[in-house]
Amino acid sequence: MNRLLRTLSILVLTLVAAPAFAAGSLTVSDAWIRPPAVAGRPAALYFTVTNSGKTADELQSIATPAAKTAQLHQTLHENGVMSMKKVETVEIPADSVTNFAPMGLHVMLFTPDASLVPGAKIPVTLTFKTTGPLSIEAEVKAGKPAADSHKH
Ligand SMILES: [Cu+2]
Repeated sequence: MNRLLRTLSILVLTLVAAPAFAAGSLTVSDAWIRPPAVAGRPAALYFTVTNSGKTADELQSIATPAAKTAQLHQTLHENGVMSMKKVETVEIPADSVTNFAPMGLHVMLFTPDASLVPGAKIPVTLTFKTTGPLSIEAEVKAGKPAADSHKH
């Protein structure tokens, strides 16, 4: 029973720590930022977009006061070599879950400022073609340096 309670309270804490943000039929959850391994290098932003609607949408841009520019990126694996390319928009299909995660789609935050310290909650605005702007908070998580902190 204690074990169950502890599991439940961890679950609740996790839910509290990672709120979801919704607009229209879109929900953005599990947003987090990996701080740069070296100050001044880009940080990476990850999140999950759930579209519960019957129509597709498109993620067009990302902005945060904590970085000069933010770019949508796709990590590519070709001939055993990992690289990344900038993508202009990301299709969010109807009735789908799109993960922005290490080694895949992600957002690169260039020239991040000093507010990106572990534990900080950073405001980020995602702009979708149909749904419009959706404001979220992403928590900065410390951890091992980005495995995909490739050169840009
Ligand atoms: Cu990147």
